[in-house]
Amino acid sequence: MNKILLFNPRSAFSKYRIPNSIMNIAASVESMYDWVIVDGNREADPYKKICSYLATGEFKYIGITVMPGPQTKEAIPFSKKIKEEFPSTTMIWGGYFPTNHYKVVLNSGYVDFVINGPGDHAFPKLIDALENNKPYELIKNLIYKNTNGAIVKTPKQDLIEQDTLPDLPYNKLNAFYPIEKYLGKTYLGEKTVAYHSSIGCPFTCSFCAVVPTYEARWKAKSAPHVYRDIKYIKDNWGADAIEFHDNNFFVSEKRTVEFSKLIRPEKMNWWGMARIDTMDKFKDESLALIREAGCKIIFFGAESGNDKILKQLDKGGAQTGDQILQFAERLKKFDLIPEYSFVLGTPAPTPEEVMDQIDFDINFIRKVKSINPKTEIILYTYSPVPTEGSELYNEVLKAGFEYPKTLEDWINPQWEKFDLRKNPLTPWLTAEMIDKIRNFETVLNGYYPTVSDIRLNMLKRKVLHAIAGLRYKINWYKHPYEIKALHRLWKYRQPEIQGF
Ligand code: B12
Ligand code: SF4
Repeated sequence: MNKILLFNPRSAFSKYRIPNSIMNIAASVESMYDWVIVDGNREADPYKKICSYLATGEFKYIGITVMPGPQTKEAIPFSKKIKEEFPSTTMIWGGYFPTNHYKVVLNSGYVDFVINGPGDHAFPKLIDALENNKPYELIKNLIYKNTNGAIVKTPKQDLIEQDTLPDLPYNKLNAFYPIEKYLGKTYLGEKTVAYHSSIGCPFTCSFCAVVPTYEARWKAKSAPHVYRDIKYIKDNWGADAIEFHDNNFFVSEKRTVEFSKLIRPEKMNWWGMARIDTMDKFKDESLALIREAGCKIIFFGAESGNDKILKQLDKGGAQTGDQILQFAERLKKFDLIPEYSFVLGTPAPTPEEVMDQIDFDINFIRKVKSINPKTEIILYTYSPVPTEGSELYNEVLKAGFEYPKTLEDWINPQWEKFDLRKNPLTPWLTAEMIDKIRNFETVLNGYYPTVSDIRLNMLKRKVLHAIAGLRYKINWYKHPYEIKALHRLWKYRQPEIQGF
């Protein structure tokens, strides 16, 4: 029987997390096939490692997980080289990047299959079909080219009940790469574990890459299941804090409360992502319990204080600018820190309107900070995702925006930055607008340094606060070289790039 090589391309330069995406795929074939994992985050020369496995002739299937941005940097050239050097291998890509950009991926000629969304059933079924020369056309969640060269997308599978999935093979991962090294020191604890307790999201925000993949569906592991897994990692490898990587951990108040009661005695700090309008409906007792159970900071997609933009972004639900402000105030009494992310630079009919929108949100963020100064602010610049049919995406196409035409183009330096949401190649944003956003961000991060930067001591924080205060107080953001220099000197951490 042929073996499977699973590759997690490098996604970070420090604070490596357990590679949950590829671990789910490993779990899906665990009892059926022999597999190995190569984690680009943990290898000095991952390509050499991959070749050392492939040279044995035992491996036929290569599964690669690809999220946009840094992971494409290894995924693209490595896949190309593997196909040249080992042409009999079958290359299968999965994850957000190939799901959303399957055409350019399959047109590359070196990726044979894309898994469209969850691969927990599709991947083992595909391997089974290929191994046994059976048809694969009826397997759900597949995208491939047929013999005529036409791209075929098979139907989407309903989301799987998450409690029915096999456990992640932590012990086997530990044999390749010691798990302790995945449990990084963060502001939450000495050994922080990354855990993914639910997939998808029930909402349809038009700027969000989760929507085309999961189509407003969400399925979660039950609270006892999540607790059992975390306890296992705590007992075996000493985890003392948790980062929940779910797109939307707090969808269900009932599950959150149940989990909080279970985890409370473990005295672990934790963090997760949520929606303001969902959590604003939580009872006071639930919010108090969540804090008592160790939750310190919650990440919320605030996106904008402008109700017109919130509508354009199709935030769904009931979120408004007023609610964002009032909720920041509400969380103060529970000692829960809101981490609000904003998306600036969405399209508008005229350049003046785009600039006005940016100015509006800069002032709005100042308001949030004056209401609850502990609020952490994450600033993204809008980078379109192909949410076909959404009004926003139609607007984006009309404005002349185009994705790269070849897979290699995705790794040219401009596009590489695109999905970091820092320097989007969107035609309606002028250099002046981008500068304004980035300069405001620099001054804001100086005046209010993030709590998540554990290397920044009190003294450094005070110096930054004092220097940036000169600008922040008079609303003057241009050319903040002195703050940039200090950020560079002290290696200021940006959660939006380096991990939340
Ligand atoms: C953890 C994470 C990271 C980690 C990387 C972890 C690691 N591997 O070391 C860090 C923090 C470094 C990171 C960074 C970034 N991330 Co990130 N990240 C995530 C996050 C939160 C979890 C990924 C995960 O583990 N999912 C759990 C698994 C089970 O789900 P899954 O990946 O969907 O996998 C399933 C399927 O996709 C499929 N599948 C996936 N891979 C494969 C592979 C094969 C072979 C097969 C068959 C199937 C398959 O099957 C899986 C099981 O069903 C996701 C959001 C999310 N909740 O998924 C964002 C997410 C993937 N990240 C995203 C982005 C954009 C980034 C950044 C590039 C930019 C940014 N501003 O965040 C940065 C890059 C920073 C840098 N280093 O410069 C976006 C992608 C958006 C898009 N446009 O497609 C997401 C979706 C967040 C979001 N909602 O916007 N990220
Ligand atoms: S609520 Fe968050 S994860 Fe869900 S669709 Fe909107 S932005 Fe995406």
